[in-house]
Amino acid sequence: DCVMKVLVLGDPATGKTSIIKRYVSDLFSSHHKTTIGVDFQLKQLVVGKTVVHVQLWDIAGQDRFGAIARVYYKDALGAMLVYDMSRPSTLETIPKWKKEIDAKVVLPDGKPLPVILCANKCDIETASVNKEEMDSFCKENGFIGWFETSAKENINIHESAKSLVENILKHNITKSKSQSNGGVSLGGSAGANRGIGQRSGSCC
Ligand code: G3D
Ligand code: MG
Repeated sequence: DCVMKVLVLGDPATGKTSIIKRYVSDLFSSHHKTTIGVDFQLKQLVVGKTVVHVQLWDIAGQDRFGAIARVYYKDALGAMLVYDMSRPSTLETIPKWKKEIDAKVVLPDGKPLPVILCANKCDIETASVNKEEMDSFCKENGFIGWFETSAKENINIHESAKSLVENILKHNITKSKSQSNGGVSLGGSAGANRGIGQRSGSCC
C-alpha cells in the first residue's frame, strides 16, 4: 500500500470541490457549502498490485495565489489544476497557479510536481477548447497533460486522476502506508515527514 498527497487548485468556483466529490464518492450536488480551511478526502484505488491511497486536498476558500498556507503544499506529490471552460479568465490565471506550485513545492528528488490540467464544466454547451492550443499551452507551462472534464456529468474525472496517479507512481517516491501518518497531523512533526523519499520505491 502507498499514500500520495495530491493538491486540487484553481480559481474560485471552477469546480474543485465538485471534482473531488465526484471522484471520491461519485456524487454531484450543487449545494455543498464553500469549504473553509484545509480539507482532504481519501480515495483508494488499485494500480497493478499496489493499493494507492490518494489524499485529495481541497484549498477550500483560499483560492488566491499567495493566500494558501504552506502546510497545504507540504509533501504533495502531484496536483490537479482546474479552470472553468465557460469562464476564459480562469484559464488566464493557470500559468500563475503553475508557477506558484513550482515555487512552493518540489518532489523529493528535486523535480517539479507532476500537474494535470482540467478544463472543467465541458458539459456547458457554450464552452469549448481548441485542442491544438491546449496541447501547446500544456507544453509551454509544463503540464503532464490535460482533460476536458465535467464533475456534473462525470466526464473524464477518473481518467484525469488516473493519469496523474500513474505519473506519480512512475517517480517511485510514494510513501508506504505504514511509514505515513496518513496526513492527519497538520502540525508537521519532523518524524512524520522524514519518511518521504528516505525509502523511496519501497512500496510501489
Ligand atoms: P470550487 O470548489 O472550485 O470553488 P465548486 O467550485 O465545486 O464549489 O463549484 C462551483 C460551481 O460550479 C457550483 O455551482 C457547482 O455546482 C458548479 N460546477 C462544478 N463542476 C461543474 C461541472 O462540471 N459542470 C457544471 N455545469 N457546473 C459545475 P453553484 O451554482 O452551486 O455555485
Ligand atoms: Mg470548493
